[in-house]
Amino acid sequence: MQAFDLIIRNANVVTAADGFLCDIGVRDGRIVALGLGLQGAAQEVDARGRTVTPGGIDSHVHLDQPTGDGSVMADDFESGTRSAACGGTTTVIPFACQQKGQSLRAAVEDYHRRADGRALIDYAFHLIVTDPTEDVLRRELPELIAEGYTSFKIYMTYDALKLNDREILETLSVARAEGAMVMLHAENSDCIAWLTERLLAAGHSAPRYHATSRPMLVEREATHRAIALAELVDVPILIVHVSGRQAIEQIRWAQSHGLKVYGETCPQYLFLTADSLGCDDSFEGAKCICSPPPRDAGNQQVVWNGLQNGSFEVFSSDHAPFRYGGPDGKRAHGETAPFSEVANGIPGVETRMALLWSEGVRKGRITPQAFVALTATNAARLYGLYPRKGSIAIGSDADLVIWDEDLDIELTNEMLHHNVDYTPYEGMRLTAWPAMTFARGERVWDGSPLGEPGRGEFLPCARPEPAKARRRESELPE
Ligand code: DUC
Ligand code: ZN
Ligand code: ZN
Repeated sequence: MQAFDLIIRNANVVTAADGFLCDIGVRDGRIVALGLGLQGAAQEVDARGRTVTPGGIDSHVHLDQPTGDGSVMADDFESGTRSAACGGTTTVIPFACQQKGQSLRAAVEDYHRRADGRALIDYAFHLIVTDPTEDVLRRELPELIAEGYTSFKIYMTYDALKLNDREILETLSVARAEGAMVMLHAENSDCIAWLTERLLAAGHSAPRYHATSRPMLVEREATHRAIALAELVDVPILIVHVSGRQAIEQIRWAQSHGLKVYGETCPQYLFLTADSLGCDDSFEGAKCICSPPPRDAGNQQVVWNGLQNGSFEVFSSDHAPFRYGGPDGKRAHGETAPFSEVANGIPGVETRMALLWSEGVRKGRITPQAFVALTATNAARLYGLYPRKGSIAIGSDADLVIWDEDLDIELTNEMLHHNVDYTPYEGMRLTAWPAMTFARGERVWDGSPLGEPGRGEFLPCARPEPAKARRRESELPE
């Protein structure tokens, strides 16, 4: 018998901490040796001259998630995970979303049925808590956390999903008691509703007014409130899809006061602006409707600064795939539908890694180590998948990307493998793309998609790494 199933030879390995030249020995899907001159493998790949990073963990994606508004997500677990693998991502964490009135357990079981036998890469689930009844808070949530669903999202906006402040406090308290990680969608719902009503009454219903209806102020206020609520309960939180300066300032303030407040941002806040939603009243801008909306060039720069200075822990895609053509995507309510009825979300699971490598690492804005931390390692730590996922280390899963950096290509939707008929990043130049992606040692991308649906496994998550000493119950914040 050979010592290894696979040796990736002469790799310029990059982890969140280091860079070194070595061979990577893989057996039974795991990394079992790192060293020079490894011998004896059924298969060898020469990576000489190429960077090898951990496979990406996209810890914020929406796949086959029921929407309840007549729109249908274009990607299920098969197309979404294939697309992820082709772009260098080897683990995704989508959301099992509780409908109001539904038990959390039923939401999880339904979501497993959607995933079973379909995924090409490994996946875990976040929960979305929309109905924190006594039974959910006292029984279901603690049980599910113990079973490996250790993170959940809370919305402060969207009528079908949002919790009020009292409900947020109760739900955060469960996270504190059980050691779960809470993700917060921070936008002020009443401000958005008030602005939307006024815009529509004035006849401003085109996609571009989506951005006007959700200004930075509504994100700043909700981010501030989320931080205050978490401080009161004394629990770490992660603010998701942070779009610009004013929200980042809130997070920096919290971090500088010793609060465990983490931040996540996404490609749309680096590469799109409010102008991407259109400068006239055409419906085309619906392609870039997402929430929070992209801001302006000044805010893009502040988001880059946040990636550079450690304000952000996670760079995810928030892949929320809706087709532009066809009856059930962006046009589910017609081509003249007001912005408030257009499905929120844009695709990005396949382009996340290459965009950040091209624009971040290749252009000298972030180090390769920061790239690895932001796209893989930090998410693995925050969501209880480390060290199995998110690193290149002995014992870790052999989830690996060999990068091709001899490239200067224009990104087009034809290159991609999602089931969406556009990419918001059409025409951007890319100077890097994965030459090969390995998931647990199996090649899932080498210029063509490989691997069978069902090879991806569900990953129960551990509780996140302990963040800090907790306050005593009797102490309140100053
Ligand atoms: N905003 C969300 O909160 N989720 C999915 C997509 C979006 O735009
Ligand atoms: Zn959200
Ligand atoms: Zn989302």
